[in-house]
Amino acid sequence: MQLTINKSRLMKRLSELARIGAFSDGGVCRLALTDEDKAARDQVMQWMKDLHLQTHIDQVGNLIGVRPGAKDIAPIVIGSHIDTVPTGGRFDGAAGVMAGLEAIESLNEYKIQTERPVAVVTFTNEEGVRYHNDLLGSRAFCGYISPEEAYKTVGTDHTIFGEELKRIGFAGEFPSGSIRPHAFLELHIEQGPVLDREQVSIGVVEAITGIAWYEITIQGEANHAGTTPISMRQDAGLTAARIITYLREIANSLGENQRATCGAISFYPNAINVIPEKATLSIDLRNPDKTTLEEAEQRLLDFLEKCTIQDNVQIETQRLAWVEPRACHTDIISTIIEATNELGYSHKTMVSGAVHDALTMASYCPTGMIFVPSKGGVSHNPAEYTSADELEAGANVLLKTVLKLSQQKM
Ligand code: HGY
Ligand code: MN
Ligand code: MN
Repeated sequence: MQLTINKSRLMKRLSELARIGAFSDGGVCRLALTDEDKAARDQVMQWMKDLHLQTHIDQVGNLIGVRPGAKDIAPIVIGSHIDTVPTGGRFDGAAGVMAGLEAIESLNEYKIQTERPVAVVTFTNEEGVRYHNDLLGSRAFCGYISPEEAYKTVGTDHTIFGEELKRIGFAGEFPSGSIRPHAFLELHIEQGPVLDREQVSIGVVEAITGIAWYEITIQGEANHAGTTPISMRQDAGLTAARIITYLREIANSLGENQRATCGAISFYPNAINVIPEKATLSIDLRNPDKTTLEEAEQRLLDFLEKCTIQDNVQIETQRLAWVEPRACHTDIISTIIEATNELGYSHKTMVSGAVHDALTMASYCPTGMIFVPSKGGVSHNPAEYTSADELEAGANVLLKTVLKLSQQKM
């Protein structure tokens, strides 16, 4: 008998979660540790309890639900996130957590006793939008960042991570870093166009991009927009524009896997007739190859130095995040492919251009990722869409992979 998940149950949970922090156009805003995130966490905790899982909230607010195995040995952990970007869709992150809950409900329904425990985890602050310490939950889960260090993180809205975590009631006591999984699995929407374009059901991730985030502050001089001769200006806005243009040059010159984005910018005083005194911009560089990513960073830093001379401004650079690219584990990749073939779905191996909690987990324990198609490759956008059938296929592969891995002897 082929064990399969229940599609309508999966979709029901996904739509219920999508109501929390919903906009009228179908999108979702659930920034980490806001009231919307709290409401979504309460809902996920309730579902974990309904499934009779042993629940824990760890010190950074990761939600952990464990289904015991026949033996008390290292668990198979399924995880993703439920925080979103400000104008997010309903699938990024949520699909992975809901598929994890559905896989567990299927195990319950079929009364399957796995050898290993199977756990589902919702990681805190994956997106890193409100707290630029992105992948914070998974990094604490692996013991790469201490809870004390995490608590000090200051948000873009000047809130303090530790205070907000307490305020929403999710500063738990379960020690972060105390679970080392036998294997980690994350189902996620592809967030790119490949599977949809090629009409392939399952993406089996071989490697996940590395990421470097910067905040650049350019200090010029405010002056009159009409009377200040061009040659006398210290125009922070002009330098910001040059940097943004240069990012595209970096991307174009370092091969098709190089990404370079300025996603946020602000001017001070931000007035129509004042030359900007200050410009602050964010930079997101990504590459699945570590050396090329480092090359991109070096080119950026060299360019900034050139700008300070050319534009007579000062530039301060802060590296907000750096995560090395990682390969997924070959045994887990083969197990996912085996499960996909047994279920009769088409698959393709691919590299992930988005970062995921699986990127952190890949340096901690054997890790694999299952991608499902994103319509038109659209993500971080309310229009994000994956059909129920596509999600069902992904969740079936997840369930089968969990079954294979959880029956493994030590
Ligand atoms: O930014 C990312 O790649 C992810 O969606 N957090
Ligand atoms: Mn995202
Ligand atoms: Mn995500």
